[in-house]
Amino acid sequence: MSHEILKALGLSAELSGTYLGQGEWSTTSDAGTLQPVNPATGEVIARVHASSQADYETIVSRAQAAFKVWRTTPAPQRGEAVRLCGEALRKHKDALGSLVALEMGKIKPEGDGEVQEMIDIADFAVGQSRMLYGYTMHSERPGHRMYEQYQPLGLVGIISAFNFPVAVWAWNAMLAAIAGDICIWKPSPKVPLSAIATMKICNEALKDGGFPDIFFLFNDGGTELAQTFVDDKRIPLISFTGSTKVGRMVGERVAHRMGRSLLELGGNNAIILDQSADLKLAIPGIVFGAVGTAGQRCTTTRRLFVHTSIYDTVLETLVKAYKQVEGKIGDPTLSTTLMGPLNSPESVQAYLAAVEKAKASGGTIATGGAALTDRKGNFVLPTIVTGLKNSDEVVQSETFAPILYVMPFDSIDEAIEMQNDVPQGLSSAIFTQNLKVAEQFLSAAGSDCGIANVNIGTSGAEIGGAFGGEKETGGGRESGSDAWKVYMRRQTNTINYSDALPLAQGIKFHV
Ligand code: UN1
Repeated sequence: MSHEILKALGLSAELSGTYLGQGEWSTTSDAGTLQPVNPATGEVIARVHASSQADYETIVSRAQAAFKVWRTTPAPQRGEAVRLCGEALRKHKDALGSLVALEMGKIKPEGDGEVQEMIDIADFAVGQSRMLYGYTMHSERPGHRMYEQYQPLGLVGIISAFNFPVAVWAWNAMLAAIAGDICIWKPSPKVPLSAIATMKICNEALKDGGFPDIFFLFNDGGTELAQTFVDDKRIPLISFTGSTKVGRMVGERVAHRMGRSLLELGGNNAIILDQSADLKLAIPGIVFGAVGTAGQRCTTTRRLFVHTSIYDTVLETLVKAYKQVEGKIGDPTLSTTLMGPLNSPESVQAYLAAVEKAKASGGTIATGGAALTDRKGNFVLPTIVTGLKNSDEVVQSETFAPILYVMPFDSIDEAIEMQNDVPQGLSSAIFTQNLKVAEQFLSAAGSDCGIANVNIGTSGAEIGGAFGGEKETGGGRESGSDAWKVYMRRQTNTINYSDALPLAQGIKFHV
């Protein structure tokens, strides 16, 4: 099975993890090996040769050379390059979606969905390439014109996480490409194959279209190259998706060299159900949010606040739904599966540790709470915990696994306060039919998250909106809306077409 998926994308069982540009993959074989594992079976899928320091230097110098050409290529032509990548991804959607499912462990429809996100952001970026608008403003001086323009920034470093092996790269890379930047990608060492396949698809499309190298890739055998990358002054922007712990380090180091960072870190997302919630919408919204991708999205629903009047009914219905999911845990590449494995044995350990901690803090396991030891792979049961307080440490932290903490509330003020009372601030949602409650949730005194939804869940954001969150989530915004601006440098221009040199603020300075 894994062999067929690799073959469909032209990948072999032993391959280079370094795209050097000019159609060239590195021949380095002494910088370590990455061995991506099928999380459903524990088997090694392929061996990927990691990149050397010399490979990294080649990439950066070729990227710098490419930038000189790309920055003056008209933006709509840059859009044409991205259009070709989007077309190529469309053609390979099925195969690439399967590879993502195989290597990451998310179910096939979600693997395909991730490729769809890449296609969507490519389409978005093509349009955006004709809309890199700056304002014009009226000068206070006669015979002067003022305007601002957005210029290409340079090299953009993209460090992506295992849970979205390809989409996160595309949100950054497609916009950076139309902005006139050159991208260098370091994917998670858990999922190098999805990255290699994506690079092949996009770079072949670019080459066929006669475009220069705008996308590079390296894979780090340890953490040394990643550190060089983060500290590299030649890279004005580092976009990092991953844990708050590592993100804090990246942010501090990039800030130290006065670089720009775009951080997409942890979430601790909640759904609130008030008395009027339509449970036909809310229950599937919660189950998809909490169990989808086996709880490994940064937008996964981790906390649920339910009004006391409907608490028992909601809990009972949810437990029933979870039992149904239990029957559909398995191989993520099969169409009948609803929940795949966790990505790694370490994730299973983190899940078990959180379950133990929840119990020790006085929590009750309403359903789930165990790993599936009757089979190979990193399978766990989707879990609901009751009886904990929002302030309990385990509830306050993000465990990247399908664990949902359900808590009752009496007043909507109290629910909103609890929903905000965590270190993270990514996604949030409320199910209500009460207009006043919905508006309160969306008001300045409502949710403090980067994403706040009404009558839909916390995960599965569309690419058209800006994606990201506040507080320990890192403050970055990528994908839609005006997120393209972070990939460009802003310049204010004042042009004097008069015969005099008046100074601003009316200052007289006669020599
Ligand atoms: C992530 O988990 O890092 O909103 C990103 C969502 C997806 C993106 C998740 N569009 O769930």
